[in-house]
Amino acid sequence: MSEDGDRRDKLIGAKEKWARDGRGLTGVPGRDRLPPGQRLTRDWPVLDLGIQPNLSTGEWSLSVGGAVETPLQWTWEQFLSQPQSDLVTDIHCVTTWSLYDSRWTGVASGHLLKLVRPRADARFVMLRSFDGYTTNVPLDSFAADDVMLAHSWQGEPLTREHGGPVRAIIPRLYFWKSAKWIRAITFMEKDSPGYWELRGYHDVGDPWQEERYR
Ligand SMILES: Nc1nc2c(c(=O)[nH]1)N[C@H]1C(S)=C(S)[C@@H](COP(=O)(O)O)O[C@H]1N2
Ligand SMILES: [Mo]
Repeated sequence: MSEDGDRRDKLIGAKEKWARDGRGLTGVPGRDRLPPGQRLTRDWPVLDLGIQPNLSTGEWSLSVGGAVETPLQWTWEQFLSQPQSDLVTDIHCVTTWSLYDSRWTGVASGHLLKLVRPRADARFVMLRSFDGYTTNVPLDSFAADDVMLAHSWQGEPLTREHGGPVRAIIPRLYFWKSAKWIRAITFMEKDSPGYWELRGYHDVGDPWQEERYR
């Protein structure tokens, strides 16, 4: 390609990124990169209930059921044979740290939804983990195009402490919604609080609205 064309491509690319980031938007609170009340961290902290299940990929499996037309269960091999997505996102923890630019690899929630086909009355999902943790998420939030079941971070397998072999990633909600060591997803007609939601955390948890606590 000519040098001019190359330069033009770069300019267009930069402008596309600005559009994605909403650069220059005014009057939309929190449209900066850092949500209100958050501070940037460079190291990725580990937070959980103190039980870190030690699961080999052979022991891991995922069950998806509840208010769906076609429940399914995936072994590790079946999970890996699904279409894989790659995504760079920021994460925001309710304890006020945010981490930029994590690259996740895994299976998009959109692909899962196409396979299981939630019933018309399904409105929420419950994520369940091997350590007994649970968290509830509105179906709309779970269906967002940046939600995935991730097995890798920055191109490397997720470590046990960060939820490997597989964890949920829901970048637009506080990180407590991103269940580590995920083992089941249950579609529900009615909302029902998970572990932290029962203990005073917000039901939805949008960092841009600072929905930390109930
Ligand atoms: N299974 C499970 N998932 C979990 C938790 C947990 O205790 N168990 N903690 C949540 C909370 S409060 C946060 S902030 C993030 C932390 O993920 P990290 O340890 O990879 O930073 O995981 C979330 N997912
Ligand atoms: Mo958290």
